[in-house]
Amino acid sequence: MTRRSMLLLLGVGLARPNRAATTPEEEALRRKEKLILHSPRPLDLETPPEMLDSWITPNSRFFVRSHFYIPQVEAGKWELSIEGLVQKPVKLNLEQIRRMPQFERVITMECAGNGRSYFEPRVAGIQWRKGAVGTARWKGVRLKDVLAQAVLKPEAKHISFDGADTGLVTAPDFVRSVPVAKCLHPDTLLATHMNGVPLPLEHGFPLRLITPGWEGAACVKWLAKMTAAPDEADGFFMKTAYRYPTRPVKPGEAVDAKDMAAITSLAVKSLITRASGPVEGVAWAGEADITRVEVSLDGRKTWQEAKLGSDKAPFAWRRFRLDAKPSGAVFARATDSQGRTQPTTPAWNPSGYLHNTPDSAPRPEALKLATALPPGEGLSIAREKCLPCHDHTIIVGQRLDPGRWTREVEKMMRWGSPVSEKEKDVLARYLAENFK
Ligand code: HEC
Ligand SMILES: Nc1nc2c(c(=O)[nH]1)N[C@H]1C(S)=C(S)[C@@H](COP(=O)(O)O)O[C@H]1N2
Ligand SMILES: [Mo]
Repeated sequence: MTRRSMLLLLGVGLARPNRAATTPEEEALRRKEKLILHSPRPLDLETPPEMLDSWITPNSRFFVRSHFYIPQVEAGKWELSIEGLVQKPVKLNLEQIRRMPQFERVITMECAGNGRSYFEPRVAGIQWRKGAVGTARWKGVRLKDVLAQAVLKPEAKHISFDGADTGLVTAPDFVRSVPVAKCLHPDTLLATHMNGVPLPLEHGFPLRLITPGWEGAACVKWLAKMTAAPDEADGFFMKTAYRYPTRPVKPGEAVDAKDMAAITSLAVKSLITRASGPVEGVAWAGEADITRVEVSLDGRKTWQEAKLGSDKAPFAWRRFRLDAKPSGAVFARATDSQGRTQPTTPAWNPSGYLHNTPDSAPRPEALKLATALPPGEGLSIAREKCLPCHDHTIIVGQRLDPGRWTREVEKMMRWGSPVSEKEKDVLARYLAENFK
């Protein structure tokens, strides 16, 4: 197994582009303004909240979340296939999709991991601050119109969506499923355009799923295959990742798989984008509507109602504003049409999803990213067995206790890092000493 991993890993190393070639990630970075870089490849970029100062987030500012490398899709050869529990399996090309009725919707998308870096104890994963969220004008076809061509069988209860990206070495493929009821919602789209232009490669060219109001992971990019099935999809990205406890959990507590369920709709949240006066921000609530945003200028003793912006759409955030000249900390909290309001303490959970609490400015200090792996006994192992798939950036952003570092190294071993048992201990100790 280790030998096989080593050979496969060598393959990844060789497939790495030489200096002359540009990767899709490098091209994507050129299209972006200066965002927070969590990882250059796989590409993970976050928008600093002060750049989220418009109702529509320009593509150059929109956050990027990718588990694996960006696949290069040739538009002319690309096909979407619809199979599984359907009466007529279909394949559609881009031209056929362009000829179908087109719809445009303004929809906010947020990564379930947004805010992860504020959880205590810290958990592994991209250490997002507050800006893994954005709002775009998505254009494309209704998913239900596409499904109507294939005719779902009555036993079909979930559709699984697979993009053209693949897991690296032995890492699992990114496949997500969505219940049929959500797939048939008239605002659930297969989008070809984002803010008036064809989807940029990093955002899923040529076609992506948009599940309005749901966490970003349900918006599968580079869509290539849909499979109708009786159950939720199997696989790491449905059965292990993106699950949330169904019962209250104490910070740091382990949670049984049977007490976890797939995340669907987003929570009610607010984000301050300007605190110097006037106070401005955005607030969203997944499938619900924002009804109120309040701002506190006295450390949450009293709250004043902010004015909501006139731009609105069913699954899009609302801007808010309070004409005031704050002299100290500013807080914002949102309430939605389901009567939900932001909780005062964030609900810790094992993978650090759906972080939520009234937003504050200035924010608690976010993690500083180290610039390199420091010297130490584990450095040569890390160089040889960790850096072929991604650089140090994704590693040095983590702050984990020794147990969590060991589990992280074990995860990477399952994903194809050929670390031996002895090296595992050395490496986990090295990482835990430097990144705690
Ligand atoms: C076979 C390729 C591969 C190797 C080798 C590898 N990683 Fe990773 N690692 C990945 C991928 C892909 C991701 C991004 C996963 C995601 O975004 O969900 C990742 C993510 C991470 C993260 C971010 C947290 C997480 O779990 O997503 C850390 C930390 C990490 N790797 C550490 C390491 C360490 C330490 C090693 C060496 C023991 C290593 N990796 C070796 C593929 C690899
Ligand atoms: N095929 C594929 N689709 C994907 C992902 C991915 O890694 N591969 N990441 C998901 C996650 S976790 C999020 S939050 C959104 C991010 O979309 P964006 O990069 O356009 O902002 O895409 C989702 N779709
Ligand atoms: Mo996400």
